[in-house]
Amino acid sequence: PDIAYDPPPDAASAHVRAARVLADNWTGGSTVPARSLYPHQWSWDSAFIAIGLRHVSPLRAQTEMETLLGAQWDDGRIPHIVFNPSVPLDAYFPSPDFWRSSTAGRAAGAPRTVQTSGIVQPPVHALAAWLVHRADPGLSRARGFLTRVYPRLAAWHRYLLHRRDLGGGGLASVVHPWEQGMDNSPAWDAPLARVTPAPARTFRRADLDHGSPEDRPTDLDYGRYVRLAADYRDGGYADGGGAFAVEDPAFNALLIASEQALARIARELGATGSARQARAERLTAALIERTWDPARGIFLCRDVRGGGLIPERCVSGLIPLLLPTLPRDIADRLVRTAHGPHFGLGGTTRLAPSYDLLGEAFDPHRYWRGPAWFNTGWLLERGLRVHGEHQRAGALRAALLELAVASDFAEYVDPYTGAACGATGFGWTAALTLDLLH
Ligand code: 9WN
Repeated sequence: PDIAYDPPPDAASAHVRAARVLADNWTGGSTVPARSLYPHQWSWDSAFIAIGLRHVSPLRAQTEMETLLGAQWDDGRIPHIVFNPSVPLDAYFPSPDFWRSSTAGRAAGAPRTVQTSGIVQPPVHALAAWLVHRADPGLSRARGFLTRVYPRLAAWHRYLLHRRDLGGGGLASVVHPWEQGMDNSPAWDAPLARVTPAPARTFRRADLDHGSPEDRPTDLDYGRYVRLAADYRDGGYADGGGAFAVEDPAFNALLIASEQALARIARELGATGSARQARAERLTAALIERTWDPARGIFLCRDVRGGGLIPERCVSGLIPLLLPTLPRDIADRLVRTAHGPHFGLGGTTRLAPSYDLLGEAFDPHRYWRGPAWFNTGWLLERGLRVHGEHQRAGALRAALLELAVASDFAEYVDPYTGAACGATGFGWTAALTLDLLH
């Protein structure tokens, strides 16, 4: 029980306002992250959104996951964007004519009828599917929800564990910064420096029509994102040969949490789930062996191409706290790191910054180079609770709720002041607010 948490007096109005954001962003089969900046369906956004949506409408939450999984490729990948055909091409870059999924992705089994990107995002989906089921098991069973999503989620994990084990140590690699979801994290600076940027005149950044340039990645970053994505596309989206390959602790911790959720789903469907449980344990051991830095007390990213750990403290390195099976000493160290000078929780910051407060690249407003995000806050809150840190979890939960509402459900906030940055009415901020309220 969360004994330290007192619901704020206006919990009911927070619920109503968050639910309204999700209603406004609903398109009929899925939810957009933000109406103007992100007008399509995004993979990990949808998983977080479903986790909140289940408190408002378990049916819509199930539909959200089903729409996303309906765009899965035959090789098992779940694309990071499922495009809405009624949105104009120039509303978001890169658009379907850049990815050309149904032609360039044919060998990898891209769907013919729906247009998608060709890269992936963090595997939060099985965790989301399990939580959505639990919100209304009767409806879920009546609709055969888990029976239908289980084989797709299993194929997704198979893709990540086999085609994406580029480092050969059992972990999944990301092949593009957009895949890990923290686009311009300082962890990517070194591996990205090896990538020749595409010339700026070859593309047009639609994001700058809506977002302030100081809050967004730079043009140089974009040149490199475009080069990497175009090379991947031109290779038919085959895995193995790209210039960028990184093992990220958050991506892999979410894979492990989702593998544990798949074990529960398997049990619910009458299997034992024990092979999945064993795999989750092996993955946890690999995560520790390959990315834990005992001196810094945080997990680091591993640059598979350049060989070695990237010595930057990012919030992704705290996310493995989410895992109940993490050894006690490592969990304790992570809690101390989160509440120490580099992340400032319970002290200088309101929410954990996306990057080291003392790091050279720290910038409190630029996207994933300092601002605090609500999905990582939600994951840390869960991690604190799982490891018995109820007081600290309660404090973090209160701050998340207060700042989400005060910022009008901002995409991200200044970690010191809580001032809103990026889009407002942002899907996962509203959804995870709803989840924290329940
Ligand atoms: C590129 C949708 C997505 C999030 C990512 C976030 C941002 C896209 C962009 O928006 O990325 O995928 O255009 O910047 O970094 O985590 O899923 O909300």
